[in-house]
Amino acid sequence: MSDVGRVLVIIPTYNERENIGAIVGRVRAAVPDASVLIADDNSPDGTGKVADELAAAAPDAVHVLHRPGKQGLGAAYIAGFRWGLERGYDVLVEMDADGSHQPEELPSLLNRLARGADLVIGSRWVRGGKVVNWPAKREFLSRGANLYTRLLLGLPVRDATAGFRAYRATTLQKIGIDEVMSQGYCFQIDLTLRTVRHGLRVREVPITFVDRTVGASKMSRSIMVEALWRITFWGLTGFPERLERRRAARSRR
Ligand SMILES: Nc1nc2c(ncn2[C@@H]2O[C@H](COP(=O)(O)OP(=O)(O)OP(=O)(O)O)[C@@H](O)[C@H]2O)c(=O)[nH]1
Ligand SMILES: [Mg+2]
Repeated sequence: MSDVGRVLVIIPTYNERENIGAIVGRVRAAVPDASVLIADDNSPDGTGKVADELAAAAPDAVHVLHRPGKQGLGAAYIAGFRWGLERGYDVLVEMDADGSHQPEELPSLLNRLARGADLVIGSRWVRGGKVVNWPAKREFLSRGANLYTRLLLGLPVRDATAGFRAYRATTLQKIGIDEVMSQGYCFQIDLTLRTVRHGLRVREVPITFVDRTVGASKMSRSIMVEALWRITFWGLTGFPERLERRRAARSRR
């Protein structure tokens, strides 16, 4: 595998007791040199305790960030990013705990980063990308959210809501994670938009996304409502800038 420096794989958890052990084992097998940080929001099912046991068994490789309560995916990732940046990691990876993102595909993301990118997204909606066992309703929602995002924000990305990603530390430092307000899944779009607006390179690699078999989804109406109003807001406030960019590009031709 190409060398990208020290890698931290951040796994946010809320009630993933039955998933966390297997996923951490698979990450360690797939990328033995990487460290893992489990960011748990005081899960009522005791995920935090299982995470502590995993960390005790591999203190150099597995770490746990205990947070006081459920504050959303975005907040968990921001805390995880800060933890990793403070400790000098070069690459910060986002990955779900439920097995939807396959750790065996991590080397593909890291290799793409090494070949020249500031953010690599594991994408369901580029050529070669797949979803397995996903209910039609979820696929419709994901494709719809991406279409709406592309229309309003003009992002050159097929899967802007994807949560399997590798960021260079320098990318997170440049885009300013302290100002991010997004709490739910629109956090992913928020950071993609910031990365693109900073002129940094976003690249997608195809992944096979597998629906969770164990545990419950945290997708909710409030997460969808937040995404809808934030995307609309970013689209409307960013519109003058997009027009200006297009005009500048036309006059260069
Ligand atoms: N720490 C923390 N983790 C969360 C929170 N919400 C979701 N997660 C985790 O984020 C990851 C993605 O959440 P999922 O429930 O799998 O969301 P999803 O993939 O859209 O839903 P499914 O397709 O049904 O699995 C999982 O590892 C969750 O445990 C939260 O508020 N705090
Ligand atoms: Mg999931």
